[in-house]
Amino acid sequence: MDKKEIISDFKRYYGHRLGRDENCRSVHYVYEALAMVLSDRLTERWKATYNAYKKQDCRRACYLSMEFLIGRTLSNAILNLGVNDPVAQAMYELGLDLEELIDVEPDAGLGNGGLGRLAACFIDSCATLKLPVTGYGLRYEYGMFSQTIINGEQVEEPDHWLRNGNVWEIERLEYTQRIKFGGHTESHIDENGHKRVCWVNTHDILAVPYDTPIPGYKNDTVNSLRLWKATATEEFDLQEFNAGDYAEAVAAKNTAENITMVLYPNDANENGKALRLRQQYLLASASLQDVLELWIGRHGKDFSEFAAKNCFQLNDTHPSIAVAELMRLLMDIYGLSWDEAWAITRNTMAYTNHTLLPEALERWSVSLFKLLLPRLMEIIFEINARFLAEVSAHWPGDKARLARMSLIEEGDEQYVRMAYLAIVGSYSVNGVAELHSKLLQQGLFHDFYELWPQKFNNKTNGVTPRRWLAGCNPELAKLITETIGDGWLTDLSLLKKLELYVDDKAFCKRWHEVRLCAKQRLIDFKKKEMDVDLNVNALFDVQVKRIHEYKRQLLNVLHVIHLYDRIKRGDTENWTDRCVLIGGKAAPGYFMAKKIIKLINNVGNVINNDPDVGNRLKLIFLPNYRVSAMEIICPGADLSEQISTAGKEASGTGNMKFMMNGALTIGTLDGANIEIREEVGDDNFFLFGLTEDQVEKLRHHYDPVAIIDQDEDLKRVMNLLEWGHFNQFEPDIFDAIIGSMKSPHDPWMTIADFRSFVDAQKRVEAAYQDKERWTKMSIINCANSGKFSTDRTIAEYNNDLWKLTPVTVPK
Ligand code: KVW
Repeated sequence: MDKKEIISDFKRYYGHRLGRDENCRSVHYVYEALAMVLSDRLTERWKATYNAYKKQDCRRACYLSMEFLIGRTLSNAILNLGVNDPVAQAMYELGLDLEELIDVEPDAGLGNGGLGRLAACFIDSCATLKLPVTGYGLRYEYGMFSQTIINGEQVEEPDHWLRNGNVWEIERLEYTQRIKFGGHTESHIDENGHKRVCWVNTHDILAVPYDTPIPGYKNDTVNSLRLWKATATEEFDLQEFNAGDYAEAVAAKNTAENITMVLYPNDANENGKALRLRQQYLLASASLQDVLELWIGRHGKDFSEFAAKNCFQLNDTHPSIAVAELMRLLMDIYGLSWDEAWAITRNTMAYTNHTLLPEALERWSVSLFKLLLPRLMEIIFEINARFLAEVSAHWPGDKARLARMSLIEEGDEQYVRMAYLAIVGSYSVNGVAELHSKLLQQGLFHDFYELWPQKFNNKTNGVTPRRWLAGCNPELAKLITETIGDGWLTDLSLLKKLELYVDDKAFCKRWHEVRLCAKQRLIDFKKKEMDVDLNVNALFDVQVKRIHEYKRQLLNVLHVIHLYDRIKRGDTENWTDRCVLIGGKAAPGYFMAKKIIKLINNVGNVINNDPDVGNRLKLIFLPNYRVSAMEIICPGADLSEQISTAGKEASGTGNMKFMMNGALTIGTLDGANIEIREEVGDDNFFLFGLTEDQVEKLRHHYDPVAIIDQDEDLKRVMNLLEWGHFNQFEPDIFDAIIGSMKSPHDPWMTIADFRSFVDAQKRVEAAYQDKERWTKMSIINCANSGKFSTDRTIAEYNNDLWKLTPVTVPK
């Protein structure tokens, strides 16, 4: 694929396919034409990959996820196809600005945060490792809402990301699946004397797949991401139409298409809406039917080898209804017995848990379940009955344990516990960082761990170094490659070699310059977007992630107010200029999270406009945090804030992106922070705060008011807040926030960690003032980030759970 070919293809697409010429003012079509050029290259390899898998009839894995937070595709396609130079030259020759084209692509924001982005990083690594893995998800018409800030408050706008079409996907009507909802079940005895169940009188909808190519890094493998869109069945329209109800028919079409209309914007918060259950079932049913259809095309109705050739990784409990759906399909459609179907299910499903927070654990009301999915409810009851018999046999007479472990939570209303369904129906249960997996075994899932210890394991998260280092930080990538070669792109542990250069003056100087240049890019981005000017020499202190009380953006704000208070009282000897950047979206229904955004903006307003403060301190809220914003933010950060209450952040993945780009971390002993610190060493990590068990012990006698009383600095900070210094004309708006921090029942214990956090921030300042030391620490952080590549994570999933053989795609 050389420059000449790119230019001629580009011209053909732009002029003929898109019918544009030099009179067209919209850069969008230029982007589209270039995207088509790359898409062609992907398609060739895509077919070759498919054929290679088919020929080998290899074992495959499916990654089932309600979210794939892909972000942009063009720059990633250029990188993974290894065609950056010819594409850049071609665009140069045509007088086009490649950066500008890359920038017009909207993010595919089909996820909330870490969990969705993890799925996107995983499929990148699967393709790079040449593993036959298909991603299955939903093609939401509207992705994660876009956030604007008006008068300091979050305003949500719908994200119609498909408005201008999507060049990367292809519609596959031929693989459409039918999905049932509602109706009831009937049973009869078949000719062989077996009980058979029919699910009848259902309201069906269709699931149409849209496939997106997922290229590996320079290896000719292109895997598939298959996303389902809901549409109405034709005969359903017709029935209504014949009944003379034309309007009803059109309305019914809407009900069907609504299912994949919008991504639920709740990160780690369960909501119980019927539409969400419909989405989950659509994903599970369409994906399983798709896999079974492929199987039957090859093997007929002989399922004896099915479990040897297939497995399904469930991304949290969201797709866990797949356990019951696979049972239904195998028994009701293909006539297997319960035991045969159960053996297959239990040998193919694997479940990843992402959180311990009780408010995030999915439960569906039994009455809703019965109404929407009556056959699945029956199957779940049967799974539960058989499971509880097993528990009884293991612990005879232990009634309390039966109640604890039942898939059905009893009470005024009954609920299905989806996590338990996932555990019982699968061969593996994993957490996403060492601490998290340990807490699952000792706490949340302890009963299950006692019953089946061998099912439990850990798979520490990662991020793909292609997007999160090579793609987003090309200058740093270039310096690294010039120093240690380019092997790191597919073996990130090689970054360790950078440690040999920490005393090399010339190298350190270049490292520092490259980092300054990335900071400048972040400054330019902010200037364009928000018209604020930041000082490149200030310490860039960054916290970007969903807004949640457990992530403790409030602790960050308390520290900023403390710094402001020090400036105001003249305590500025040896000052380190600091620019605090906070960004993230609040779930639209999460009252406290929205208040936190307002507080950050109000405090920023006071500080940024106070002439006494000047350049010493800035607090900026970064609006509309998303994947493409992180690609500019993480290379430009000096300090990465990972300050959740210990035990609450299952892993975190932003922490890894920052580290990989040479930022230092200030953090608690939580999630993957613990492993980051192990890798970089205590001296290269700013640790603070209570440990997980200290948090749990303190709960019984936590007294934040007493802590405030004994800490002069904290008392002054709280006084500023309580006296309305940041809400002079908006009385009382922060009362709920202040009240929550001062409550002895505050689950997040923000006040408890204040002093330790302030002390750690002082150590940060001392380190930052010594430029050489800071640069050294920055290099060491990057050099030790090898563990946090999803290539390592996926290799572990594969070696321990999936057991797939890599397939090399012939040229
Ligand atoms: C519902 C989540 C979307 C909808 C989690 S835990 C639960 C959810 C629930 C998302 N997301 C996050 O998963 C990340 C990937 O494993 C972790 O890094 C992060 O700690 C966790 O909060």
